[in-house]
Amino acid sequence: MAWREVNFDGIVGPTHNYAGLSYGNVASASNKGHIANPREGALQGLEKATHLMGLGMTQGVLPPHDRPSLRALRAHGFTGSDAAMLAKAWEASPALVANVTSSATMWTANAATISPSADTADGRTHFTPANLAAMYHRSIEWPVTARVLKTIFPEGDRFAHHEALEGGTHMGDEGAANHNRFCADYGDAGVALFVYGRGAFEKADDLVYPGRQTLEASRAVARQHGLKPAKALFVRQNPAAINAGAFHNDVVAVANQNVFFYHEDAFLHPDQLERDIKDTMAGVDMRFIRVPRARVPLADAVKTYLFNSQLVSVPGREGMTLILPGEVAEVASTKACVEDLVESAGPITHADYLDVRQSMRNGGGPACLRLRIALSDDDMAALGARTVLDEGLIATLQAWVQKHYRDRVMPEDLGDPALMVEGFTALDELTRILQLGSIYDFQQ
Ligand code: SUG
Repeated sequence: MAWREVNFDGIVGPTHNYAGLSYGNVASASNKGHIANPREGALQGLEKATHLMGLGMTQGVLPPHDRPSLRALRAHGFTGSDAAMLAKAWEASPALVANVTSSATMWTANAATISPSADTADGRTHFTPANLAAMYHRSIEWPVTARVLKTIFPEGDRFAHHEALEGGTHMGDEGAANHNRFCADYGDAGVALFVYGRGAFEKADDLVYPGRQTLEASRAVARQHGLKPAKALFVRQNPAAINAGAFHNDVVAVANQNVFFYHEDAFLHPDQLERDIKDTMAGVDMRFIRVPRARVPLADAVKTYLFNSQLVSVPGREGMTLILPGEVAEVASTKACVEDLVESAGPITHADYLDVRQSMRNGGGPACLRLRIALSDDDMAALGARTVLDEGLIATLQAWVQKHYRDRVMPEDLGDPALMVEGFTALDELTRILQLGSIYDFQQ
């Protein structure tokens, strides 16, 4: 049976904006207050998805969430009509409205952790939506994420869904952004590498910025997915990387099949980590591409998102392909690094640069924008909804964006009831396009 990696990209939402909400995320902080262009952002994202589809990859999309979150506004004690709640909330706290109106759901690498059926005790693909407890604006995502995932991957013989972890920041879980999987072929049993920022019950004095993921959260996910203990590795992210702005491990490392591409400063003890991966992947020719800080300073890696590229196996192509943000080509060290990679006789043979600038300015590169999942032909046949792209669906989505999205949103626009109405109208139509049913609170 054929297996493939499917990338589900988050569609940039109609309220995409730069509110500077993420402490420890350098791009989010430095672009605070700038004018965002949601239409351009959504089209850039669809362009990336189209590019991957054009390469022969199977490509899906995940919908934006309903923003402002009426559920969150009600939880803050606001009552009345949607417009009345928004008006009262805006008067009480524009910062609160910015948080409940964030379009951060576009970064679907944070939506969930997924373990494919080849790795799990019951032979089903397991999903745990990430609680994203570290940042309030993201902590409100998981209920809708869970609904979306259950609609696309129906619970049953093939797919198993878990609740997001309880326990607040002690059990902080950021999903696939801190999770890598190594394998030979996608359908073969693999090894999961969980990367955490801190222990749940320890004071991490070495961290300036939040260590969003805890070891205990990673272990809980591995346990409830039924991963074999010998096939799950747990490693702490280098505090220096977090303090330099790598708030998720996917800012400094990316894996695909037997290849691990990462920065020397991503982990405290890379030699030991490579040995551990090799031992657990016995029989597979693991290839490590460790980029020394002397070649690419950590600051350049964080600024350009070199490692937040997608490392993909393009069907029929010898060697792997990096899908990189355009920013990588604008900095000498990262540009030269990619040129050398492609010219060397190593496992990466192609590099494609794409423009995802609207997302990058909030700290989200190509890899942040996608949730990947290894699926068999039978899994594909069991999918619900219509979220796997084809030419027709791409054209429909592009027209939908053109019809509904603004080309200019600033944080001071977020209290505008017209923006809310426009967004809900767009999402209502989107649920019909993607055949998702009533997944949003405003539709219940
Ligand atoms: O959680 N930015 C996101 C970026 C997430 C990137 N994802 C991965 N690395 N996988 C975050 O920090 C910024 C929102 C704002 O400032 O308006 C934001 O949420």
